[in-house]
Amino acid sequence: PQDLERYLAGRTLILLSNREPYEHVRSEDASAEDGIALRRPPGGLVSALDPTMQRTRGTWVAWGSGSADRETAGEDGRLMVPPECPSYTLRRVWLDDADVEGYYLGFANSALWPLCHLLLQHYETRAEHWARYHAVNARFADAVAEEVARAPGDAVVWIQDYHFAAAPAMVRERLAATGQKAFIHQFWHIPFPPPDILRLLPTEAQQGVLRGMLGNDLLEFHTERYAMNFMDCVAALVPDVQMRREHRRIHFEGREVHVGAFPISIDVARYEGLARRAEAARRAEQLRVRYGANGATLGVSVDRIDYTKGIPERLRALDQLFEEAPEMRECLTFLVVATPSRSELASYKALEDEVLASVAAINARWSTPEWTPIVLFHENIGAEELAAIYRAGDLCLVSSLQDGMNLVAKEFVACNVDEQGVLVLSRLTGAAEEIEGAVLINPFNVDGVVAGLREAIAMPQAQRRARMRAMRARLRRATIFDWLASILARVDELAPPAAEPLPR
Ligand code: GDG
Repeated sequence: PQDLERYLAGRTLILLSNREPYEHVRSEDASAEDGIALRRPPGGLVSALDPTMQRTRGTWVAWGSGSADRETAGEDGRLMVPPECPSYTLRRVWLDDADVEGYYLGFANSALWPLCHLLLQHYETRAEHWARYHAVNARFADAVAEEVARAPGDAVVWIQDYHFAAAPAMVRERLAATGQKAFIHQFWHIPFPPPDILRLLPTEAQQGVLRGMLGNDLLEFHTERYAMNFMDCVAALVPDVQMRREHRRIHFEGREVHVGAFPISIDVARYEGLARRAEAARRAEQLRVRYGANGATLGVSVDRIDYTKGIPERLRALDQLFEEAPEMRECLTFLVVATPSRSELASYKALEDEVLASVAAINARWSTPEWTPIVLFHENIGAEELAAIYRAGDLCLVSSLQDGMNLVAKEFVACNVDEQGVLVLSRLTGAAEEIEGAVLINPFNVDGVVAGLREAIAMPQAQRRARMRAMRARLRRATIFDWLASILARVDELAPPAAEPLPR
């Protein structure tokens, strides 16, 4: 944390993300003041960036999505947060239903999301979606440029994710028009596809995405592979650029755009702390007794219901395992946490129905009076309960068909404080390129997943422990705070602060 403050000493951080760190919602809850409650969306990014913002007093620009967000912000959408200890500015940008439909559900989640995950069957493109995405990105860019104008010291603009591919160039343009300066960078949380895939976007959108992203001074991906894919796309699809691949550098419109790999992580101490609580130990034991009694293996999995996560593929593998290996029946129970997500989109709703039906079918096929093979938690569960589930697991199966990083794999490792669990991890995740000690699988190859599960279940105690210890030791040295520090250090290297340290 000291390091973070040092990097930001002479600067003001202006952060842009789709989700806001504090959301006000109308609530009937007795504890809600004036019928309005404050919600903090869970998630690693907010938990890492909120304390940093609190200490360095920047501005966070985001979509004001809460049902009571307008009442709790000023005319200009600004308010100080956190409410109990106001220390930085949240600037809310308002979207109407057509914006949400075109920008968020449309271009971001029906075009970019499936393409970046190479799942073409889910890709949909509409001219109106791109137009809205562009217009909404422009509105966010206006807000960011206004906040840069108010910022004391040097401004660093940090844009998050695929919701804002067009925004970096727009921010740059607005700043140039008013003679302002800022270092602009972006973290891309999902994979980046190779050129053959990006070509599937209509030309205007394809160019808008690539040229938008080239508006950054620095672009951060989880892995070298995604960074290289981005460079390949630029080389193939944007004329008049020069690049020094070995230096991860693109020369575009008279400037340098740097590209790099910065694998994201989790707040390891927080997860480990949750899992070590006596309450979590009790709950884990209870889960083990209820579902994994008599030495049965307890498997766990945790995902948003999203077609990138390979949930049907995982269920198919379990079904096949029970079919092929009768000795596994009554000896393996799976706790499947599957949280509803983006249910406004037909493909997500259909997937949810498919998951429910397939769990019911597997249970109908294999259950015995004493045993139910799959226990589904079909809701958003609390962080404490999640930590207890991870702690209870003898194995955790991550079967993503494609995943930028996958934090679940790291959370399982952090929470497996008894060091007896095995991680079975899809090779097609960013995490698989970083974690050593997992059993790697390819979720498209169901036979291979079955083999991986059998290997994990049969793994001798000593080997499980040795692998889990090594993964835990390594994870402790690469937390989300290390991730943040490495990015800010890179920003510092590329643009040393000119201003004197700011009084905070
Ligand atoms: C994107 C990229 C990248 C899920 N259900 C519950 C719950 N969760 C939490 C998990 C984990 C998070 O959601 C999911 O993170 P992932 O990394 O697995 O996946 P995405 O949501 O797709 O995230 C991904 C990430 O961005 C960061 O850059 O790793 O590749 O796709 O933290 O624990 N948490 C709680 N209850 C639930 O029911 N409390």
